[in-house]
Amino acid sequence: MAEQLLRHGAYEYAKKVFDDIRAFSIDEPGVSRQGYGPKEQMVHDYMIEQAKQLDLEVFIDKCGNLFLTLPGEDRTLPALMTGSHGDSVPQGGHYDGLAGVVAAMTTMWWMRQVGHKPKRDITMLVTRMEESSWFGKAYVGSLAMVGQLEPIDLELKHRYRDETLREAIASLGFDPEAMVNGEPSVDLKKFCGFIELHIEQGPTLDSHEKERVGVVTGIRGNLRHKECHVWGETAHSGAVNKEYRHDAGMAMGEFLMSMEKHWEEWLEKGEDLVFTVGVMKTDPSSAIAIIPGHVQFSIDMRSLSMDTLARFHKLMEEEGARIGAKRGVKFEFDRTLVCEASGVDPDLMGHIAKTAERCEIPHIHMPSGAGHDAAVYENVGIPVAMIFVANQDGSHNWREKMKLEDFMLGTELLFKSIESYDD
Ligand code: HGY
Ligand code: MN
Ligand code: MN
Repeated sequence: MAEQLLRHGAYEYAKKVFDDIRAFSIDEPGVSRQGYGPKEQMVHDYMIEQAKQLDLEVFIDKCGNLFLTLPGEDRTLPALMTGSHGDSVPQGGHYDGLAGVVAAMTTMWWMRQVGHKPKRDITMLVTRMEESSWFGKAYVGSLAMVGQLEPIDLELKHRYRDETLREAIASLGFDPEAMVNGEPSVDLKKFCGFIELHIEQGPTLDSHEKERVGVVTGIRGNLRHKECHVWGETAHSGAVNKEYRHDAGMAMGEFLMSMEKHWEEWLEKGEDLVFTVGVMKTDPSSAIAIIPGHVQFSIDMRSLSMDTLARFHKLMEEEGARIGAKRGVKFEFDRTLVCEASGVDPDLMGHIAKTAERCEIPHIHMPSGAGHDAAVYENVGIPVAMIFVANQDGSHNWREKMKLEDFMLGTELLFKSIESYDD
């Protein structure tokens, strides 16, 4: 089948998959596919259906991660993996994670269309609960797969429901205890590499006319806190003068201003760092005429350097203590949730860059600000590489968009990189 016809076929195939999955994911104004929830399960069921039509082997590990394999000539060789996560943030964008899943499925479709018989198994991986937005922990399925999910993680509570991560996992029929016994769900030596296609989720690629594809050079790690508190004193907003107040709201404001000032100074010194307080709320009983005695908030700090994060985290705790003493309030930080930064495999990254040159796909090299499952695999010794595709209006919000033409450039690069892996 002529190249052009194939590309068109792949475009139509991918478009249908995106549209079919959007149809059952709608949660106006965006989409919601909670990890270990019914909609994420529907993505997995949909991909199993597609796999059967493409005569791929289906395997589901003890954590619910989905492995779909196109057998290679020599099945003793470690498999090359590609894929991403099927879950989304609440009322978020459709393409974060799903773009990598659809690109992997389209690559499998493409290989079947051209009758490509790979030297080694090519395995597509659909991971579980990559997003931290629902229970506070990111990469849950991938960490469990490599034996790094911890028992305490099962106690994490849903963002608004009275449900633990343990209960969510069990609700889909998987055994939570088996996921935290330290045992990987698969023999990790059976994989020679993992290539993840993902939307960039930032503005860089979309600001480029020509280069709409990114070859990723590293993945930021992060330190997160799900539920921190400022404990002050609730009081009458008229009867209590400033000198007597222990105002949790004002303390929170000073904390934010001082952390932002430190952040700017660290950036000027050349540190790679981002700092976000995404959740910040006073109590339901708060009101116009009440001095807030309590603020609950989250923390998300990221960097390509875990040392930078450790030092900035220490500074954050010191600022909390300083402002607390000054205002007679108490800053309380809950358990630190850690996602390690990672590099990418230089050979696999080089192979992708060379394939892009060979196929005349304009691209730039760039780091990933967002975290990805790929970081988990790189850190346990599975060589990883990532392909970014341009997208519009950022991500982790319902306005997230992606042009299918950009997606297809990245998918063609993925397909050609996999097709030529053993050349
Ligand atoms: O938070 C992240 O960077 C990823 O989208 N889970
Ligand atoms: Mn993602
Ligand atoms: Mn995400």
